[in-house]
Order: sequence, then structure tokens, then C-alpha cells
Amino acid sequence: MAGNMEEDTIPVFTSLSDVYEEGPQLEVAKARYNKLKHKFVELYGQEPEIFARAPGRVNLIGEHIDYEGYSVLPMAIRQDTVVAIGRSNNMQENPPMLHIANIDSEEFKTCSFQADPAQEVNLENHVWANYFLCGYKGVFEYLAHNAQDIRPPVGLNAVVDGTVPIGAGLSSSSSLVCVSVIAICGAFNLSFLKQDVSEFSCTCERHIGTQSGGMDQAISVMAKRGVAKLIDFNPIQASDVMLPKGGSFVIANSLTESKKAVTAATNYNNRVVECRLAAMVLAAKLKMPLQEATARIHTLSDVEGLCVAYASTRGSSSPLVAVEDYLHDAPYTTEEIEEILQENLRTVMAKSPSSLAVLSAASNFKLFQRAKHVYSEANRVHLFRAATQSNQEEEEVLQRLGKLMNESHTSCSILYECSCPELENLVDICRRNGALGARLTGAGWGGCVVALVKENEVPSFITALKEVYYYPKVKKGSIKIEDLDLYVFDSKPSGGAAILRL
Ligand code: NG1
Ligand code: MG
Repeated sequence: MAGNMEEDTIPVFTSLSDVYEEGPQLEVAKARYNKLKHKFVELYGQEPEIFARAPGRVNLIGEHIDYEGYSVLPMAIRQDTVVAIGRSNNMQENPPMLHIANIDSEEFKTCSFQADPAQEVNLENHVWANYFLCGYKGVFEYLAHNAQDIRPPVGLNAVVDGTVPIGAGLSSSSSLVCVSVIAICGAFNLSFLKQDVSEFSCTCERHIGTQSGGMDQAISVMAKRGVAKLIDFNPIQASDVMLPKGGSFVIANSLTESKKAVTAATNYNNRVVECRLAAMVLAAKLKMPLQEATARIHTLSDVEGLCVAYASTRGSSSPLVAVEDYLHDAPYTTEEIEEILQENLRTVMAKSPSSLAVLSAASNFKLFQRAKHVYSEANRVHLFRAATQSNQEEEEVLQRLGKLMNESHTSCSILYECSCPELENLVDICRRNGALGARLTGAGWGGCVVALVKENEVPSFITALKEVYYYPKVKKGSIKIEDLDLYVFDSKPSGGAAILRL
């Protein structure tokens, strides 16, 4: 990694033009930040000390593998979450409080919490500002980990404005967690490395109850304008990926919201647990002592070493071979897995309440399918990266990328079962209207698709999508025609999170 400290810490800018492109985008940003400032003064009777912003992202390939330890390939989008923040000068307020307001105060009511990082996030009553609280806890957990603290507790006032579509697989949640972390750091004059912020923003978002992987926080913090990023984990690292100029990524919202925080036990966390079960069963089959398998194997990437050893008998070190050899197609029951591992699953997962919730909600587990998805998707990420680096004709590279995206979607849909009818329909429409490839992006079960389209065909492609997918909904009255550009748009890689002292 480049060891340039300046580049490695969260940047502090003094002008909006350092972040937003000159032209209409910059004008919109000026109006937006002004509005935030006015709202802040109106609510709190003081001016914000600083602003912070963190972008959403679109994942180009590598779905549901970050939490298994495998590299992913996202890019940041221009839509972001902005926070105006200041330490409270209201000395009367006792105990000190965190007040979190939103520009859209109808949809997102102001929330107040005590300025106490030890408080639990109340999962029973899920409020939007819980993501801010996650960030707040994260900063203090990181400080405590480094034997620092901020005493006495200080109240904070904040106003939030987000343009990342909610529940759309574009990571509105992580952009809110990351921007909260960075705003709080800015308000307390703390300067942290991007890598550390990526790491602890991921850990602290887990207070929401999802066992999230780290891709979203890493790209939001480490993104660079003009390039996508290959993100590696353990430790988190991001390297530039130059995309072919002749292609563009179009994002289209299926308009079904994926409520990940609410459906975790049957969707997202369920898959995390299924992967862990698959990894432990594979480890057992590959002759790892059972106690070691249940204690030490957490992800499918933990099993790779064993697969390499197995290669001597099988001629291939690909974990996909081990999956084919050792896991069966039919879903596993709890009893069968316990029989293989010689251990009660609730004991194995005893330390993780969200995993226990999964065990209570499910009675069988598709280990073969989930493992096959993860290992094959991890390969596709590397093939995608390699294609962007090859010296083939651009046309061929684009075809190759599109094909890999299509394969990724099929795997998500059939093996990982994280699609839904609306996403299937939209992917199909994209392909029929000239996309080189199209796939669901983000966690799935709703949200957006991303399509690779030839640059010069983008306008006609977007027009076609509007006609086929969106106008019928306008006619039915379920969406408004003036909102269509929020639902379908093309996207260039944007820059990462920053503090703004304006
Ligand atoms: P979404 O639901 O799109 O924000 C989630 C996870 C990622 C990753 C993807 C699937 C969080 C914060 N993000 O993204 O880490 O696992 O799903 O690839 O949980
Ligand atoms: Mg999210």
C-alpha cells in the first residue's frame, strides 16, 4: 500500500468544488449545504462546526462474499449522505444529548439519544437515526481500543440530508454510518486513517443486527473519483480498477424496498449462517478435527487451505471441487449438521444472538448452493478484474465483463436465492434492451440492478427502460413522472468520504 499519510487519512476540504463536479452538480450542492446550515441554525441556535459527506455505492461484481473474506469490486456513486454537525453549546442540557434531525423531517423524525456510547442500539424500535448511533458507538469503541476517551461527555447536534435511495442496495445505511463516524471525528478534531475508519465503521454497523461484511464502508471511505475499487479484506485494502471508457454502468431501481434490518434472520444473516455451516461441514469432511472445525472455522475462505491439501488426491485445489465432492444438493437439516459436527448448533453459535435468531427461524440449510455461489462468485471477481487489465480490444473486454455480470446474477438468483420477481423482470428488460450484462446489486431481495451499457447507447437504453418498466407505474399512479431520474440513471465512479470545513 502507498504509505502517504496525507492520502491515507480522511481528507478535509475547504470548498465544495473539491468534492462536487463544477457545473449543475456543484450548484445543487451549494443549495443543499446552505439549506443544511439554515436548518441547523433554526433548530439549534448555533452554526454547524463542520460538514461531512459519504457516498453510496454500486457493487459491480462480488455479491455476498465480503463477509466470507473474499474480494469485491464496487464503485462509489455521486449520491451521498451529508451531515452538518456541531458540539452543543447548551450547557443547561443535562445529561448531554445527541440530537439528530433530517432535512426530510416528515419521513425521518428527529431522534435524541443520551451522549452515552455505552447505550445499546434499540433493535425492537428501529429508528433511522440508529445508524448515527452505531457510528457514535463505533468512534468511542475505537478510541477505547486505543486507550483514549473523550471526557466529560459532550452533546452533539446534527442535521442529515441523504440522496442515496433507501433500501435500494446502494448502501444508504453504510453511507449514513460512515458519514456519522466522520462527522463525529471532525467535530472532536480526531484524524483517523481511512483503513481504520473502514474497519470500525463496518464493525459498528453490526450493532444494527446485520452481520455485514465490510464492502460498503470500505468503498464509501476509500473511493476515488474516476475508478472502481477492488476491495480485499483482512486487512482491508483497496486498489484502483480502471473501467473501459466505452462502457457505462446504469443503475435501475426495481422499486421494491429491501428492509434488511427487519428481515435479517430470514434473509441476510440467514445466508451468513448458512455459509458458516457449509464451511464447518466442509472442514469436517476435509478431516479437520471436529472441535477445531466448530471453534475456528467461520467463513468459507477459512477452508481454502484444507482444499489445497486435498488437491493432492483430487488434482484440483479449487474449493468448488470439494463442494461437489462433499456437500449434497438437498437441504441439510439441523440434525444432520449436528450429526456431522458432533455438536449442538446453538452451542456453536451461542455468542452470536443474531445467529441464534437464524437457527430459530430456519429448519433447513442449503449448504451446497450457498458455498457454490460464494466460491464461484469469488472467481468471477478476479476474472472481471483481469478483463479490465487485459490488452484485448475494448469491445471484447466489454462483452467479457457483461458476461461475468450475467453469470453473477444467475448465481445470486438460483444458488443464493437473493433475487425477487421485480429484479428478475428488470434484469430481463435490461438484457432485452441492449445491456451487455445486468445483475442485481447489493444484498438483493429488492433494490436495484446494475447494467453495463455501451457509452453511446446509454440515453436510448434509459429511455427504453423508462418506457417498459417505469411508465406503466406512472400510469397506475404508483410513482411520479418527475421522479424517474431518481430511479434510473447512469453512474461514473465518484470520490470517497470527506470532512468539509466551509
Ligand atoms: P446492502 O444491503 O446492499 O447495503 C449488504 C452488505 C454488504 C454485502 C452486500 C452483499 C451491509 C451494510 N452491507 O449490502 O456488506 O454483504 O449486502 O454483497 O450489511
Ligand atoms: Mg445497507
